Parts: sequence; C-alpha cells; structure tokens
Amino acid sequence: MAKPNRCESCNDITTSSTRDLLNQDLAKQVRTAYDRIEDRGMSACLFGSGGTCCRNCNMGPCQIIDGVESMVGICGATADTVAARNFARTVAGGTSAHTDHAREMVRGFIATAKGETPHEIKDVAKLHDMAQLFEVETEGRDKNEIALELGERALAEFGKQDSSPLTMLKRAPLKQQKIWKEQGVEPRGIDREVVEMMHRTHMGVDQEYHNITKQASRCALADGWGASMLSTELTDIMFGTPVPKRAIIDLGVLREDMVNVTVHGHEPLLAESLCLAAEDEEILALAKKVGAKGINLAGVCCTGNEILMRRGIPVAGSFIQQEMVLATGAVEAMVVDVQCVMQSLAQVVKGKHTDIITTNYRAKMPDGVHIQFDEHDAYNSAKEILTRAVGNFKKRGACYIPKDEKFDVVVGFSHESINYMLGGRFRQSYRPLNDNIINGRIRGVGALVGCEHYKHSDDVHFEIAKELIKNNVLVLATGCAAQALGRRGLMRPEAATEYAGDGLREVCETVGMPPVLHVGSCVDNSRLLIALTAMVKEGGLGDDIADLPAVGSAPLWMSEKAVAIGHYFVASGAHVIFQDLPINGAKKFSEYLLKDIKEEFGACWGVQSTPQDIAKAMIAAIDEKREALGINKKKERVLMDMAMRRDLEAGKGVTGAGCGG
Ligand code: NFS
Ligand code: SF4
Repeated sequence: MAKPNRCESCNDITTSSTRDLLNQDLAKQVRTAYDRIEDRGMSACLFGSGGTCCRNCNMGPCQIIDGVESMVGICGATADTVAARNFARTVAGGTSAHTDHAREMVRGFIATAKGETPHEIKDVAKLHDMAQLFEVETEGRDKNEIALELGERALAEFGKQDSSPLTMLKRAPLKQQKIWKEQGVEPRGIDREVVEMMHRTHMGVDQEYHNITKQASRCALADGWGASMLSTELTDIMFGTPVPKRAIIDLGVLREDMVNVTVHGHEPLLAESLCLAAEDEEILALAKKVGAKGINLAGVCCTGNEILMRRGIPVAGSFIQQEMVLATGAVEAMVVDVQCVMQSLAQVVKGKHTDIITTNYRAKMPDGVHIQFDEHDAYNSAKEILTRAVGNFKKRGACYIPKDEKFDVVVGFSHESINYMLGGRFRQSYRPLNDNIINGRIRGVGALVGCEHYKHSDDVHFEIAKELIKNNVLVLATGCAAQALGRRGLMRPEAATEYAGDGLREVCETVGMPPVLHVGSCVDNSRLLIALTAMVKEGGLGDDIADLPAVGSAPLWMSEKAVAIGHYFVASGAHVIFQDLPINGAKKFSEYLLKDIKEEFGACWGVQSTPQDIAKAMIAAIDEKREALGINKKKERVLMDMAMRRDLEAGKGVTGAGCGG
C-alpha cells in the first residue's frame, strides 16, 4: 500500500526512534496506528466524546442532548445520568483490569510461598510490614509460612462479603479514612465494588449522577488502596523492592547479534520467569548453536516497567512503540499476556520470522501462537517460549535497529528508595523532602502517569515535565508516561543541571538523582499513595493528602485503567488533570467532577487541552496548597548550609552507599 508523505505527516507526532524506523524501506510496508488514524478518516462521535451516548439496553442506543427535552433516552435517562454511568463503567473496567492482574500476582505469591515456583520471598522486611498490617503472626515463623498466611488473607480481600472496609485502607492518613467513612465510600470486597458498579449502571437502577459517582469513588478506591496496592506490595516481596539502578530504553536496545525476545503486557510473573530462563545453560547453548551471542530480553509497556525497575532489563518501547518494536524485523518473539496489547501486532509480523506468543488463557489473538503459562511450571513454560524464539533466529530477514536511539535512565524509585535516598541509611524518612518543600527549594510534587496514544504529539509528557521541573516541581512518573520522559533524557541525574530550577537542581545534585523519578508500572501508582501518605505522616505539610502541594496528570490517557487511577487519586484528596474526559456533554455531572466533588474529598478533576496549560494548572494547584499551608512566602534563595547538605548526602543513593542495584 502506497503511503506518500507518511513520515512527513507523522514527523510531528512520533518519537524520534519511530521516525527513524518509519523512514526505512522495510518499515514502509507496515501499517501502523498512525496509518489507521489517517485511513479511517472519521472524526470521533460527539456523543461518545461528550459521554452522552448510551447503549446500556436494547431500546437504544440513545444519543442524549443535555437540556433538550426530546433528546433524553427512551427510558427517560438524562445526560447527567448517562455520562455518570459511562464514567462509572470506565472506572469499573479499569479497576477490573488491575484486580484480575492483582489476583494473579497474589496466587503466584501463594504458589511461591508453597515452593511451587522458581521464585522466592525476597523482601523479608516488607513481608513483615505487610504481615503486621494483616495481623499475621510472625514470631518464630519461617518466611514462607508467614507469606502463605499473608497471601491467603490478601486473596480473601477480593471476595470479602462482610461490610468491613478493606484492610489496606488503614494505611491512609486518619483524616482521609474519616472522610471515606463519612462519605460512605469505604470499599468492602474488591470484586464486590466492581460488580456493584456494573449492577448500578445497568438499565433502570441508579439514576442519580451523584450517587452513581459515589460508587465509582468506592470502586476506584478498591483499585488504588486494594488491588493495585496488593499487587505492588506482594510483587515487591516476591521479586524484590526496586532500588535505583541504571538502564537503557528505546528501540535501540534491540541487538543484531542476539535473539531478541520482547515481553509485553502487565503481570511480571511470566517476565520474571523468562529473566531466569534466559540465563539457563541449555538455552544459551541453543542460542550459540544458531549463531547468536545470547538472549536479549527487552520489555514493552508495563511489564517492561516491572522488570526495568527490579532488574534493570532494558525497555524496547512503550505503548505507542509496540508496533515499531516489531517493525524492526529484529524480534524473534514478542511474548504477551494481558492488557494494552494491540490486535494489529499479528499483522505487523505477517511475512516476518517473528512469533507473537500469547500466554494467558484470557487473552488470545488470531494469528498468535498460544503457549499457556503455568505458574506451577513457570521455568519450563519460560524455556519452551525461549526455545521457540531461538529457533526463529536463523529465519531473521532484513532488519533495522535504530541503534542511536537508546537512552540512559536511572530508575527504581520505589517509595522505600525515595525514603532512603533522601533520608539516608540511618535516618530513612521523608523529612528532607518535606523540609525542602517547606523551605521552597522544591515547590511541590507532580505525578505524570498513564498511557500515550496516537492523537497527540509524543512531546506532551516532555513539555509538561520540562515546565514542572523548571518551576522546581519534583516529578514522579509511572507507566508509559515514565518511558516517554526517559526517552527525552529526563531520567538522568544530569537532567537536573540542564532543566531544573535552582532549588530542585540543588537538591538533585546533592543527592545525585534525576529531577524525574521513575516510580514503576501503572499498578505502582499505589506507591504514590504510600509516598503521599508518608509525606503527611512526616508532618509539616498538613494532616491529609488534600493538604499536600501534590498534583497528578495522565495527559495522554488511553486505557480505562487511567481513569480508575485518576479517580482513586481524586477520592484520596489529590487533584488530577487530564487533557480530555468524556463528560462535557453533561453539565451538572461535569460540574460535580470538575468542582463540587472537592467539597467531599478535598480534590477534583481538571481538564486542560495543551501541555502548557496542564503544566500551568498543575503549578497553580501546587501554589494553592502552599498558600493554604502558609509556606508560599517569596523569600531569598537560601543556599543549603552544611548540616542540610550532610543530611541529604547521607542518603546519596544512585550509585553509592550500597543502594544501587
Ligand atoms: Ni498503564 Fe500499562 Fe501503558 Fe497505559 Fe497500558 S501499558 S498499565 S494502561 S498504555 S500506561
Ligand atoms: Fe437508551 Fe435508557 Fe436504554 Fe440507555 S438505558 S440505551 S438511555 S433506553
């Protein structure tokens, strides 16, 4: 298919490695999402984008126009009801994805505790913390015994039927817990909140937008403080809590001389097994036999983030690069599990030697090869996949790897390592962070999270982050947003000198950290909840998440998961700004999400259309909190005195003090 001007037309929206690749003859044969957007030639439906298209029953679909009497649904549903139901179902969809992922991780954790997987309980300190939270006896018990009971209690959180709140809500600031109780949104069982949300948005059930959104808040909280947090914590206990380490990302991490196996999806159980099997003597011997130097494992999307954070395994691409990774012609197998895997992948590899290997019974693909991953036989499942990939190496045809497109990053900033870096080995705490916020060196914290998509420029995250750090806002990033920022060089310590304002630069230089910290995958947004809570508990910045000068954005959200995440932050007291949200077809409901919800939870949603406006709104939200805390006084820049420097230097962490991986 001829594609004149393709590169000219996508020049301004792609990342530079993509541009380089798409300019090669071999990639010109491939149809990508950029082409499909052009080929479809349709603009989005206004009812869909405004949130007022309902197809919840077969009397419809009904397109509703707010305020026009003749344009309510056949059942009489108004724009506010329909938009709230659609929003709530999006939250439920996102929560269900995190929930099913989390459940698999908990099951894997239990299997590990029983000695049925190749993994082991690695982070015993975190195991004990979680055991205490879940009231599991630790005295005189072996780590696997503790883990088994913890795993079983964690699993019970999903199907809990009584109406007591989820165990992990206890970790939140007390004031926050009180708000949830008063508002009647404390989540009970994790699955229950999703089911109740789906029920209440069924035709003819909940018809009051405010009441519907209340359940959406409860459902989202079950994600953030339930499913996602369980997944992050138990995964850390099993595979190790991330510590700062150096790594590389972007298409250039693929290797011409090795068998390239990319792991794409979300649940790190399989990826971790592949990491182990990639070093297996038998597999390495097979690779040598076909003329390869070894196995080059590389991540894509959030599985990529998981093994990048814990093992420093390179990331080949984020969501918008998944097709490009394959278009290189250099990949022997792309192994996928669940979520964010585009159906086009099998078409991209048509005629190539690459296998798309699906591994989860929940997620099969036409033209994919299915090898069911069995966590009880994880090592052999992984070896089977790698053997197949090695077999493809000799069949590799023309390939092009954009070799210059490979960026250094420092990653691994879990809540614990932020604590350690800033507070030092002997005095791990958020005190220095809080103090630097209070004295104004750091203006506040901005989280850039979530997806990317093809409708807006790949520059969006970069533009926002640049503006934030220039204004001394420390950026914490997760998901594909984090990868986009890494590709633009913001995850090197030197980026502080190049881009940050004076105060933030001074802190970063002293500690040796980048101004943008990679906190992990999308489920790891729960780390941000814990970090915010730790800041509250440290003192001096109010007594609630809603008091902190902290704000989040998922500017290029694509997946329902991002809306669930956004909403659990709002319901936890943190402002969230998106580039768009399908709610503007419903006036009262929009007003509620964009303003009135603040009276209940201390935070609301915001929508800003350009990266510059998003950055501005984030900074304004931070300043508003600083003002309320009485710390926004303009003052002469105070250079750090020796004592302050010593405090920070004690935690110097990226490569020193035994903190590096
Ligand atoms: Ni998050 Fe991950 Fe990426 Fe978005 Fe998809 S990979 S879980 S949903 S696109 S950040
Ligand atoms: Fe139309 Fe009401 Fe059915 Fe929705 S639930 S499709 S608004 S009749």
